[in-house]
Amino acid sequence: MKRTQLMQEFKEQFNYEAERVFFSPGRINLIGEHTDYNGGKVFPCAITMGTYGVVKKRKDNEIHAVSGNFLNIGKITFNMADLSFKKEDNWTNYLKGMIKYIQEKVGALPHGFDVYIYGTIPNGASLSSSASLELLTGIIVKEIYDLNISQLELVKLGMRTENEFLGLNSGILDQFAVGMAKKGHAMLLDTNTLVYEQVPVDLPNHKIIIMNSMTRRELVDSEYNIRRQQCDLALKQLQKVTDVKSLGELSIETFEKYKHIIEDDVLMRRARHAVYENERTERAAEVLKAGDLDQFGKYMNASHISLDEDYEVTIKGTDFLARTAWEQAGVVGARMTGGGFGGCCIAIVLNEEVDKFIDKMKGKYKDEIGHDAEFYIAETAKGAGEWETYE
Ligand code: GAF
Repeated sequence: MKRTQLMQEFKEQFNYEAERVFFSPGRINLIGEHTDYNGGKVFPCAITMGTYGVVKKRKDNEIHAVSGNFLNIGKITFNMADLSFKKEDNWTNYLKGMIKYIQEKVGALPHGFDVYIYGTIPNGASLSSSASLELLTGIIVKEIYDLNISQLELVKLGMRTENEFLGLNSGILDQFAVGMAKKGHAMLLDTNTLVYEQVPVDLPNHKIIIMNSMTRRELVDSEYNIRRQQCDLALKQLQKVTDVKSLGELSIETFEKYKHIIEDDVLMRRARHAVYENERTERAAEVLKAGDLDQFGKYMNASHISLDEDYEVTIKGTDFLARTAWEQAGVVGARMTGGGFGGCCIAIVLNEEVDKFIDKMKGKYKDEIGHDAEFYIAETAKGAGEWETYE
């Protein structure tokens, strides 16, 4: 995306020149799914698909926002004195939540702003378009008011927006990846302590392919919240015999010893996923650091199977994409990525096989599922910031 083009689009909407341009990436999670609200490890990287924000300060207390992706909705206006959730304010509720919580932290902001937003992350594709918009808002507000607030604080306020303002009880994975990423790296993050390590993902002979099932199940948020409750219930039962505070603290060995305590089979399987996925993520990061990509791929595949069979967050389309990818030449590993219930899978594919892989996968998916899937080559990005620092 060109800065000049974004500035022009702002001008068409507001009839004057913009002042600054910001960018916030999306993310893929290489492994470590549904572990973040269980105090476990995740291993995401930010990607160059993301959300742009073009901004000019206003003299009054209003925010005027237009999205290039929803031009049919038009300009949405609200006052910073009333930052309550309103359904009719649509996508700008993400802005409202962030601004509300930032104000709670630093005090009332002196004036509003005009903003033109444009996103390149497909909606509902489990590539964190929401966290991208939250962190974009955070970075805009921080920069234009010159606030003394750290990137990590913005990450936490992004998660708060998701949890308290929008009602999705998500963990910190998405906001952390979008806010703290380093180009060329994936982050091994301990969601319990927020200690993290940037691990280089130099894959000179391979590409990471994002495979979008172009399907999203209804009631995704409620299904997600149910998974979280199930993990909490399983944990409570395990706490009768262990003193762990989260499933992420349990080793596989301890879990296997005590899993019979969990009375309900569904709860046992949810907890089993969280415990095994956590260890798998740690091991996967280790083998990647050691250069053993084949073993990394095996962990990816095992992660997908666990998300399908124990956690039950795949759908026909994502399951088909991952399992069909495993059978193709040059594929190191493949799995669903993100919250699930539709959205995307990722596959690591040998450079020279990429074109053939995408061609074959497209045909097979259409034949089996009945509509097209989309494929993108992932490129890593750094966390949200002023656009100049990306060019
Ligand atoms: C969604 C959530 F927002 C994350 O916090 C995480 O739980 C993920 O699903 C599953 O790993 O993206």
